[in-house]
Amino acid sequence: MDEARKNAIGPVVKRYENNPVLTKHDVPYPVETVHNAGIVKHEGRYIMLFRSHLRNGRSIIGKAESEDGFSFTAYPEPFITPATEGMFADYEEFGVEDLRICAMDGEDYLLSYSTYSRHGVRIALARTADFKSIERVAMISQPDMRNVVIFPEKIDGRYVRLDRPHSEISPWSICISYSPDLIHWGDSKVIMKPVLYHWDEMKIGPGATPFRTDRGWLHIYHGVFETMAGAVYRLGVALHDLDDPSRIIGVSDDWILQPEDPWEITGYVSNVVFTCGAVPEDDGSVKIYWGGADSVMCAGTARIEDLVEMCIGKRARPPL
Ligand code: BMA
Repeated sequence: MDEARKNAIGPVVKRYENNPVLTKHDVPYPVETVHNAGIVKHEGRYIMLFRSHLRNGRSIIGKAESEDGFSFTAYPEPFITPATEGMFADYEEFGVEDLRICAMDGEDYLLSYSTYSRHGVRIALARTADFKSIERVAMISQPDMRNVVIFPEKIDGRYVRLDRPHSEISPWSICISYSPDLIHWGDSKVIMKPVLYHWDEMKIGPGATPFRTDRGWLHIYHGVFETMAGAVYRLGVALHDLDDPSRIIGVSDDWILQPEDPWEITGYVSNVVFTCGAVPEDDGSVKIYWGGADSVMCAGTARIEDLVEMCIGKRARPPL
């Protein structure tokens, strides 16, 4: 996007004027936070699956619903609490976090979320047809892995996901993996890394479920910069090739959102905007949802074309 256009449109993500859209005070059971929600439009209504800290410091997932994507009502009971029996109980012992929803073409909704336990953090996959009940399918990563987003269409007959393993040598980079059956994942490769002395230099991770545009898959990710006052979490955008999403067409140099509102700057973890979901609309806009300071849920809108423009013609990430 050129400078003139950038100045003309102002902030690329316009915050909803009545943020935050959901707080702990809207939840009818005792929780300390409401944040990092996956979101999707189901039968014309927005379904939000949000994370909450309990007073023991562990997390569960709640459900809220909205007609317009901004006014949400939380359900009286939590939606996912740690499994109490079987293999999932072992891995969900310390809580469930940061769920993403994938509206898989022609199938159930897929829910990928982080599970914490004495074995580390892993990713569980569950499915639901109606957001009334879920069926846990499989643990789909080893430790240590957070932040898995699944593309909403199969590509060349395989499911595709972005994931985020961590290693000392290649800290917190984004990988792509494939699966024939949603259970066995592999053929993984690193496709995007943090950039030195850039707003996302410390770590990057998959954010919202990618969505299709004319020019490519748009992926809103998070990036972290370490300051003397602690880490700052911001959001950026990357555009992936439609036929081969391992090929990144471009990554915006600028972030699209940073902590600015008081409830993004101060909270359970200060200076955080963190997304797990966005809903593209038929009018060319996208509603973006983010947790503010790991405490509240916020919403904003952007024009999809503007986000795509920010990626086109931008530098490829440094050689892997
Ligand atoms: C990450 C995750 C997110 C959280 C962020 C900021 O490592 O734990 O759930 O929003 O840190 O605290």
